[in-house]
Amino acid sequence: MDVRNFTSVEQMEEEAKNLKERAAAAGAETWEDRKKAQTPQCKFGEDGICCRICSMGPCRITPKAPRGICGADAHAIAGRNYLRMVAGGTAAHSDHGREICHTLHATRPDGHYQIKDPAKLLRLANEWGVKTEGRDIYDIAHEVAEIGLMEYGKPFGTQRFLTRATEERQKLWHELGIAPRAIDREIATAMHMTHMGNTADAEALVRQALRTGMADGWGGSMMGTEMTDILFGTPQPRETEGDLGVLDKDMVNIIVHGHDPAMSEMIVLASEDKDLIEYARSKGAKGINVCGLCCTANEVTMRHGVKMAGNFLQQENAILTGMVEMIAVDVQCIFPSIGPLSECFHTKFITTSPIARIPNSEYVEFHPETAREKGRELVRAAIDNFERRDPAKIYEPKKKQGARVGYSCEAIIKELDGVTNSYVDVRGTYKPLIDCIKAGVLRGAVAIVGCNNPKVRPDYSHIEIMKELIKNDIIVVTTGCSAQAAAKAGLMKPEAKELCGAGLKRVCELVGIPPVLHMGSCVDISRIMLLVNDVCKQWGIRCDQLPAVGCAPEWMSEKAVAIANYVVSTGIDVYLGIEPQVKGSAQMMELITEGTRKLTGGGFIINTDPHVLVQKMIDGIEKKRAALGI
Ligand code: BF8
Ligand code: SF4
Repeated sequence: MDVRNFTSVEQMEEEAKNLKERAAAAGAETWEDRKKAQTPQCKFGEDGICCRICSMGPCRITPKAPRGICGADAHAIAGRNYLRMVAGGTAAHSDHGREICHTLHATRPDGHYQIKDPAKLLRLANEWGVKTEGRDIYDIAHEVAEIGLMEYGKPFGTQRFLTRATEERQKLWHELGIAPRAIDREIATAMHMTHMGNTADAEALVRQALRTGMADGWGGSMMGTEMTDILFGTPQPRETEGDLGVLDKDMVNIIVHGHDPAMSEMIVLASEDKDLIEYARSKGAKGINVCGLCCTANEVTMRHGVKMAGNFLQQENAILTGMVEMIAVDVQCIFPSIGPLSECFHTKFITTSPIARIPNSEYVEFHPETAREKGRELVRAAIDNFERRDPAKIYEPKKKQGARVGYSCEAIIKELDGVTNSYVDVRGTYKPLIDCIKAGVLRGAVAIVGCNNPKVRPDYSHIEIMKELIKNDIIVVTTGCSAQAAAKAGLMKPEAKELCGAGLKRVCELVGIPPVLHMGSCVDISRIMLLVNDVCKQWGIRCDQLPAVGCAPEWMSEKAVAIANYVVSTGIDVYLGIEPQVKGSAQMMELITEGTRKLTGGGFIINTDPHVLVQKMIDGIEKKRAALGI
């Protein structure tokens, strides 16, 4: 294996250092500067034992003051803070899912948004008992969207998507009282429970964290994924590239950033309009180059092969190249620093959603009725900005890697079908994959997901852990900023099979896949939940028996805490490389690591050393194999 074909973290750091120098020269600050200014960080906050839920506080727990003014102890305070993080994360994912339902509801045969995957729409309509025969596809779409929207506020019953899980999970969730009711209800319950003078029992808070998280993964996030596939197409494998080297000095560079693809899809479409390409040429550019950041990158790369400029902690670096004409954002994970930073360069910073209003940006609100024109207007404005570039401020990053992306569940099954032509009975199933795991050719699977966090070296944990897993014949699926870390390193190109153990290498060759499969954005972790449940149904085992685990080695957001809660509820262990902010309560630490495992079969394993963490994962997978007798 020739390591020169891959990008090391050291090489990424070298490039980041060069860009950092450009920031200093331009008089701009970056997250590294602000991190220094924030150090040391507040210990009470870090341990989760500062309470400012009411104005008698803030109350901080110390050995001398073991209770807040109202009498809440460390366990109550850490537990309430933790549940509020889950509520915040669930709200973000689920509101994104709701917006997508509204976009589906606004589709018209001649409108700006249309149905790209009618087959998936019909499957969902049938699942939900919507009449389809003899009906116009758009009528069906509107009814499906309305039913989806009702899942947010219906007064009775639990989430519809729960019936997709194994019988065993459905029964367990109902018995434990963690089957989520209406999505908004679970978020409101979490906020109500944590209001001053309500729940002070950590165990009850953790149980509601599971239920609220479930409203995300088996509610709002799944809604986001399903409706996005119907609207913009279910991802299929395609080739693309990742890292800042995808920015092209000779082109008009536009970055789309955020999560909800309704805006970025319109920009991608506009960038393909012939008259706008001609317009770019008339301004001296070779063309229009749309690249993505964060989960918006994942959405548009999975469906159009749009190149990925990078992940969370690379958002400032993109602008520091001096080559970005426009950064257009929708919602979530957008640094407010993009405002002042853009002003140090020629970059236009465009905000588009009332959910993410940011100073020093130009605000262009997106609506389904005018989205196509707005997309064109923005691309035109970016082209006009091309000649305002300052050549003295340009820095061209050289590094980029090829990547194969687009592994929805449907795509994975199609790939498996491709190698099982003679075994007609297993077509359309995961059985070939299950057989590989049973035989030990693959030892198991790990979903590596989540963010970057300045508490650790950016991307180092993601990449080290992935490399170690594939070396040990453990297949990796990935989403979110982790997927972009993999792309930058070169782990999502088919040649990465050279880094694998003999078993996984053989599978990659046979099926024609890379060892790290890009399954999408963070809401698409719902795809992984469906994959796990379908595998368990076809295998005939419980979810917590499967030799598969989840890992968020560099997580930072509330959304990640919500995800971790629904993954654990689904019976899957979650390995965390960043400590949750509950350390000030021994009871909370016990509840999230061991307590939930007694309920759902899944819990957190926490270790800040990625090498130790990956070894624990491998041991955990081997333990599950042994318990299954395989
Ligand atoms: O939702 S992985 S930094 S971009 S929160 Fe954000 Fe984290 Fe990236 Fe996507 Ni997910
Ligand atoms: Fe302090 Fe209790 Fe108010 Fe929290 S709720 S700030 S612990 S008095």
